[in-house]
Amino acid sequence: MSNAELINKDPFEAARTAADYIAAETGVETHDVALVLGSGWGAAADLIGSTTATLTAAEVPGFSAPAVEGHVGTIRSVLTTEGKRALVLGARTHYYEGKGVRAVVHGVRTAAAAGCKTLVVTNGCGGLNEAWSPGTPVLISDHINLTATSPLEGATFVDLTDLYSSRIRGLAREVDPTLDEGVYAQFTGPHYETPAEIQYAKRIGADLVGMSTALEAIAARHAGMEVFGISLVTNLAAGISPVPLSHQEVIEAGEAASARISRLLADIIAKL
Ligand code: 8IG
Repeated sequence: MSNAELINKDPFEAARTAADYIAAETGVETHDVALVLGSGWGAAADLIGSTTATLTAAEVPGFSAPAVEGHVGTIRSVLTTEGKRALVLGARTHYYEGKGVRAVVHGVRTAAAAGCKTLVVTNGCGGLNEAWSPGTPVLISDHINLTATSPLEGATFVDLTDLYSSRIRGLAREVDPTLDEGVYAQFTGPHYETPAEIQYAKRIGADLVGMSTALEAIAARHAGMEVFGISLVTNLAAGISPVPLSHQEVIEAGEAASARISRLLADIIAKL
């Protein structure tokens, strides 16, 4: 069965199949925390502990290789310094790939089926606050889902109050009291916003704009996970900055901030 067929037959059964595959291949029956690595966050996994198994995404049922330069294509099992088992998902499916919402949240559902009680989700994004120069990490306090879709189907009513755990945000601020927080708006992409759309986002309360995270966080909450989100502002959003956006800029800002944000993320995970 193809990935699409597997996920579309029954997304939860597909997640169970993937989780069973991961348990068998990594030798780790249950993972505790899942970490989704977005643009700029690729190096973070190396600091949280020792990698005990590395799978290529394409070999795991329902997963596919990343579509974007700067994204990692592996799924790793990491033993943290505190003795926790982290499942590091370096292969995110974005909504703009056109594979559907079920494919977008397959990684999160797989992590839940693998036993993860916490989801740490990271991304690279545009910032609406001029004080956030490229390379600034910002805690996600809430989101605005502008994709006009949901990973949930049918009469599945899920409370999203405190979706981005204030408890874990507090732990993050113990690690770095200078961390700001903001509301993340998920656009569908793959184009960046127009300056007018950024003004619209600002007026409805967004501080950060990107193409991921919100749909994954909803699926995670539905699966009963505690969610922590952190963004790396890799560029000022369109019209906020005097210069046009480029994917190259995004990658460079990520590389420049890599060591600091990797340390930060590892220290936060150590406190979970
Ligand atoms: I990295 O400015 C990154 N991803 N939508 N807008 C949107 N996504 C992004 C941006 C941005 N920067």
